[in-house]
Amino acid sequence: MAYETIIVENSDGIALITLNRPDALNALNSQLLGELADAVEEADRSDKIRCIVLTGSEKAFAAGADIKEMADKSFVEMYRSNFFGAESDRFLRVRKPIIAAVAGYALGGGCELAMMCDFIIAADTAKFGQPEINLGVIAGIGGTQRMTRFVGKSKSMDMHLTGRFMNAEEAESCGLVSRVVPAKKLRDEAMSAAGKIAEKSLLATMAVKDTVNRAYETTLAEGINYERRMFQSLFATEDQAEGMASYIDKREPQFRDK
Ligand code: CO8
Repeated sequence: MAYETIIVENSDGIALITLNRPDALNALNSQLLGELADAVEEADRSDKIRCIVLTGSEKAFAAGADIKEMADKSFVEMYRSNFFGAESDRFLRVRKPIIAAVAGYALGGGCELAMMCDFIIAADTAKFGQPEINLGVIAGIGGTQRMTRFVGKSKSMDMHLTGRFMNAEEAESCGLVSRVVPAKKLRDEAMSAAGKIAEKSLLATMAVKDTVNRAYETTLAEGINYERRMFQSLFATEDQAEGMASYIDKREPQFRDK
């Protein structure tokens, strides 16, 4: 499919999606979010893709929702179009793992998009923020909810109320990102992490995504019960037999996603 605001490169089981609106610091507009939803759904359907990496430029992962697109909209327009709502829901329905590789600004909707991925690898240049408060609005695609769950109420309130930016070191120390790497190595590190994931059984990586995400939707007891059932159900797969046999035989597993 031909896209204008993103670039999709498929290799070795990985779909690398690069946000590509350089003149607007990858600000998220309707076209970009629509194309992104199309691209991740295509990767999710593809038999060849086992992991997705989402990245931006050196200067910006994404500097927020496109303020110029939103500025003149009325409540009725926002409500009737469910602005960004449908595209976000489509992104969140993807069942394969998605890694966000963030360099530079991840602000507003850009920070929210990174948090919608399964984990974030940050360059040492990354800056996260929810500065919507400076525009007289608040986060609108999950920022108040996800950031609060990830970093706790106090820091989330601080970020949303003051609109300040958080650097990569702070983001790692509070659990917003999984690791920080030198900016020049960001893409390689993210692709290497994706490569490791792509080597596993897709059935198991999808089960991990599903089950970890359950932790944010249910009680601890229900979540543990869900995990137990998922664990048990993987014993219906050939990949479980292969994975355990390969350990005992001291060889690399050959997973077939069966
Ligand atoms: N929207 C539109 N254009 C943008 C955005 C944006 N969010 N961010 C940057 N740009 C544009 C600039 O307007 C500029 O374009 P031009 O040259 O035509 O004026 C170009 O990108 C380069 O930007 P700057 O010259 O400003 O670059 P600087 O390096 O000086 O500054 C900053 C970088 C600090 C990132 C600065 O651009 C900035 O503050 N951007 C806005 C950040 C922001 O407020 N983000 C939050 C937006 S609101 C939001 O995300 C709501 C999400 C929820 C939506 C939910 C819908 C349901």
